[in-house]
Amino acid sequence: MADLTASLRTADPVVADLVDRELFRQRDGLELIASENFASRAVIDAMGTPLTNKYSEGYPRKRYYGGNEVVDEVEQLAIDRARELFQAGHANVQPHAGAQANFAAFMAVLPVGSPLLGMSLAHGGHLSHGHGVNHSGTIWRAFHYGVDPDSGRIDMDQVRDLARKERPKLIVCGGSAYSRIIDFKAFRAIADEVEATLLVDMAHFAGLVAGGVHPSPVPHAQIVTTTTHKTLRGPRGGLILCTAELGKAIDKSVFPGTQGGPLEHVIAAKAVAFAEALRPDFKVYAAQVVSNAKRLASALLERGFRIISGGTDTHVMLVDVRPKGVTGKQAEDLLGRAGITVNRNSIPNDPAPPFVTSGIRLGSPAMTTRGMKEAEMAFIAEMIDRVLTHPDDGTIAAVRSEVHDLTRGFPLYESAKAAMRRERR
Ligand code: DSN
Repeated sequence: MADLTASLRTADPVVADLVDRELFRQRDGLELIASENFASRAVIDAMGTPLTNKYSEGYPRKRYYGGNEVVDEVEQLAIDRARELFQAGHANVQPHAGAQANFAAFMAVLPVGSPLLGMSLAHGGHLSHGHGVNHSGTIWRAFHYGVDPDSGRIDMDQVRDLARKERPKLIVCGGSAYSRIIDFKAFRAIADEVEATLLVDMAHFAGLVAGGVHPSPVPHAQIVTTTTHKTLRGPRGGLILCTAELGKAIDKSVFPGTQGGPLEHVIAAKAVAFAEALRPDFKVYAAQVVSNAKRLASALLERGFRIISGGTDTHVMLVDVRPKGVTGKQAEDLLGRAGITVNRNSIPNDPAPPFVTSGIRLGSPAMTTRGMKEAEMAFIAEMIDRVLTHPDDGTIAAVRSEVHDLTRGFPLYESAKAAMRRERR
């Protein structure tokens, strides 16, 4: 970063150079990966602090090492802010990531070997919701629901039928490539009918909930898990919210159940991010994320792409690229050469294998953080269309140069003045 500590440059110029190159890559490209964002400088600063030096197994005022009086205050602050932000009965801020949050939460309420119902990864769910290659799919007996082939929306009849037949002890909703608002109330009614616990994984849309532009799952689910780095725009990490009654079981499951020493430097950064999300300007950001995603989706539809479910209610969309005669992998590679970063993604009932796929997943959180609005979204759709319709070297080079010009107008981790000075050099 502009003032990347002099000590790193002196002590390890190789790592310093790699950090510079990654910063340049982030600055000079269009980041459309729906699960990525740009944390504030304050969040990044909080992570690079001596809090990393401290062992603090346990919880505030109940630690297994001495010297935790300051760290206790850091972690309690993060807990209090998370609870305030999401109006939750209990918060555990220690999970290292979303998959760890899910695993600890499952272990807290789901006896080994018992049935679990989640959304199929192939229809937009998540690996950690009982997929066969994840331990969640071998420790528990997982069943999966998907989306209706016509509407592209979760098939609630299938959820209800599977729940009645398999009697899961835990029902999970939320995923990584589903663009519509989930009916949490309907999920809770099904969970209650079969005496299951409801867990909502809001990793993707947590920032939209925090910003008040998406319904909150907290009043409906006994447990809500999330990452803190996607739409929520904090440090890379996880968080579990739950009812006050489940708090003890969740805490025990995180530590000592599944994790060791918490990353208190990251927890400090989570506290910073929660405070940022509590500010009124975060509401403006969250609303713009959704408006931008809607504009990007409509501009792609106008250009002949197919969007699963016909659009988006959130920050993410799943785009079928077959109308342009390319696979998801080809689209990812071609767009990458033009400086547009996306990920290939299976679409529901995809005939192509997961490494190839027929789709790409796009999201608006990162570009919205850089200050882009609807007009830029329409331009991005046009550039995507040009690259995929005419995937020749000339078109890719022309779009690469347009991406460079566009990103220059939206400085990242530097002031507009500093960006101009850098450009002139
Ligand atoms: N890797 C995350 C995503 O991209 O959605 C989910 O784990």
